[in-house]
Amino acid sequence: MTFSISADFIGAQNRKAEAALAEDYAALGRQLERRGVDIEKMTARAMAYAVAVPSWGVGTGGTRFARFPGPGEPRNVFDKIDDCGVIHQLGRVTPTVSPHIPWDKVDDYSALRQKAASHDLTFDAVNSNSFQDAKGQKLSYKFGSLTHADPGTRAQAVEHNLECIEIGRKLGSSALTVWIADGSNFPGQSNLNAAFDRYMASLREIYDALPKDWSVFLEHKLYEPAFYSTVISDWGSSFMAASELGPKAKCLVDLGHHAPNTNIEQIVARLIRAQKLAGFHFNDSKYGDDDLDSGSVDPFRLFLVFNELVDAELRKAPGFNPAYMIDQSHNVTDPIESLIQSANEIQRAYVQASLIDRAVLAAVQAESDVLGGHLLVKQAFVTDVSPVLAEARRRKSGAIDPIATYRASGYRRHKAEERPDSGTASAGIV
Ligand code: LRH
Ligand code: MN
Ligand code: MN
Repeated sequence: MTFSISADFIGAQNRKAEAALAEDYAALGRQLERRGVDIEKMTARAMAYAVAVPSWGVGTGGTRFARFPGPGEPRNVFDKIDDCGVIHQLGRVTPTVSPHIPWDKVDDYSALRQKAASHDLTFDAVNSNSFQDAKGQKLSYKFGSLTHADPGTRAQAVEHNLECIEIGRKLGSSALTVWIADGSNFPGQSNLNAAFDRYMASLREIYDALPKDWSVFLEHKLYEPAFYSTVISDWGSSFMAASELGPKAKCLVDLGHHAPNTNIEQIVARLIRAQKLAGFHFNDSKYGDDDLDSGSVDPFRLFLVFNELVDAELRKAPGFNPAYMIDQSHNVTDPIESLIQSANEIQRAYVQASLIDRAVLAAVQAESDVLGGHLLVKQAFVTDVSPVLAEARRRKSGAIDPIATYRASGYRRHKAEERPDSGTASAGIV
């Protein structure tokens, strides 16, 4: 028997925090009522919101310099699912897991699906990986994958993506996320147009193999590991590719994949308008693709992205159905704590953006009341909706204070004993 956190334990922890939460919830409810906002509606929205955790996020990440694994790391994808189960059990906002192949390759996918179901989890978009050479792989991706100059290497990368679709079908997923590291490090290394043409030909084969109800999410990234050019560098290239491919292809926005100071919320608005917003890889960044915890550095930016998303949701923008996923690297924290906290911050941004009265905002914008519009948005951002998030968790049998409950449970200590060989295992990116 392996250790798990019991419902009774969560209940006992919650009892200690219930009275304070009731007080804070009532006080916030009165404040919101004065502003014409029904707190119950906000709590219902918080309860309905969900974001996927990345299977690779529960292992300690690292940089190209070093990786410092913590105790009780997941040794395989089954362990990873146990950790994802705890994140959802306490936080109640992450009912899905986004897998990465071949990191999560197993012999028996129905066993994996059952394991997930035992934690009330299902699978979100499957991520393919042609940015590393898999063990025993015939041809190397050193100089590219789906856009490699060699047709054999391209075919191998296409084949890998088809295999990911097959695995995804077995896991009950309905989307494939494709991010390629292809690009160049030197001017003159690659023909920029020919590389894009090769991308289109490879993607066409993948697109044509998609099951009827599937989508393919194209993920752009400005730089890294290619440092002069990347083939799908920005939302323009991604949008061009998705448009040419057809309605099943959409553009995935990883918040860390843009130049510093890029107005990401405006990109989101444009993709919504074009019905091409696939969804997100949420994270935060200071300098580049830092993969820091969502909302830890610039929560206002996250909020402004959700301002666009909630606007689209409430006006029922055609084709609007984004997949919300986290993509982070937890290098110096307990990954379970980071993911609980990050999902909470994402849900917070969603609720904060939901506070804005869209009709009032439209009216002040129509009057060119510049500061009036800004104050409405800012008022929502500075509202502390923590009691709403805690109450949403409590009502879904989660933990009022999920990180404190996790620490008190001793889960990590138990896993350190149960997974003695975990320090050496690679849990994804190293
Ligand atoms: C690339 C990326 C992409 C990968 C993940 C591990 O930087 O964001 O989504 O699949 O990291
Ligand atoms: Mn990503
Ligand atoms: Mn990234």
